[in-house]
Amino acid sequence: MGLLGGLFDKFKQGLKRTQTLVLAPMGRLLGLRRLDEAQLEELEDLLLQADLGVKAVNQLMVRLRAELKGGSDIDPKGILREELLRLLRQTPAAPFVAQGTQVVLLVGVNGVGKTTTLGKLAAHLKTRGEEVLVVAGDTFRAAAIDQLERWGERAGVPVIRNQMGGDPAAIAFDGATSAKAKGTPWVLIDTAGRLHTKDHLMKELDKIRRSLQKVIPEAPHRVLLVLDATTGQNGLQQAEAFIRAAGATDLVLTKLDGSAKGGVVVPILEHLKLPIAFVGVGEGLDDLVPFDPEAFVDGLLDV
Ligand SMILES: Nc1nc2c(ncn2[C@@H]2O[C@H](COP(=O)(O)OP(=O)(O)O)[C@@H](O)[C@H]2O)c(=O)[nH]1
Ligand SMILES: [Mg+2]
Repeated sequence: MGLLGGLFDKFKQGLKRTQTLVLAPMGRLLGLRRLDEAQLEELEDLLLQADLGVKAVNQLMVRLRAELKGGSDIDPKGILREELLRLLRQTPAAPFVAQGTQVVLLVGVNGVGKTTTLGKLAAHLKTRGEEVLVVAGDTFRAAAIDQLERWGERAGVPVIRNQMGGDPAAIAFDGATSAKAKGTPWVLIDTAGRLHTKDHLMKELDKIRRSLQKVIPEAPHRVLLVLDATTGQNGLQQAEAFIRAAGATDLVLTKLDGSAKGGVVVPILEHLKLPIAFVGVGEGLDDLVPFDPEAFVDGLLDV
């Protein structure tokens, strides 16, 4: 199976809940060649339920109505596909290419899937034949360090850690120093999602950043803000704050498989204006896929 075929299947699997709960009922409407006002409204409701966001849905409805005015048959599914692709292609992610030592920091609130994403990303890079060093920067709970070590074992990559309660900036410094000395192309740093206060959390991220820069001035090269798809559009405000404070460069959207609101990708891109680098579609080692607008839209509309 080619990579694109594999991606399509992964997205389709990840979007199953969105499909059965929201898109399947839409299939009948999307197959029509002419839609009356009641059918247009029904379609609009379903699109909003998929969490595509008011703005995108309005744009789509305007276009559908304009085409219907033409009087000839239309192709609602084709139009939806085109409009979604146009929106999703506006913020393409830069590929993850090894170049010297690249430091990647994962940030986000508790429970969104940072550690899991880090484990899957380590496996992804390792499968490409690139060495990875994982840094246990969430030193808040012993369980968090253990969880990361298990992911390291599964992915076949080393994990460096200090003791629970240790200084995340110090272990990040050690990780960057070791990777630079050995020429390891990837350093992936896990971070805590919750400290006493948001200020405290942001200060801690700042401190990690400064100690990385003592070793590698350009680090961190990527800061992945991890977001939980099941939170839907509710998490957008919090995400904006994180982007500003942590200097996020990319988004990762996890638990797409657990959400019936897979369409949330659209308002997320629209509001946060950062590329989605990866999407999580399950808890397995290979359940992290590079975001690909075409595979995503085809996976979504293949009902
Ligand atoms: N179904 C599903 N579960 C996920 C995904 N990513 C993470 N999880 C689960 O979400 C929970 C929290 O993940 P964790 O990585 O510990 O979050 P963290 O607190 O941000 O580090 C765990 O039970 C993970 O297995 C995903 O893409 N799909
Ligand atoms: Mg964690």
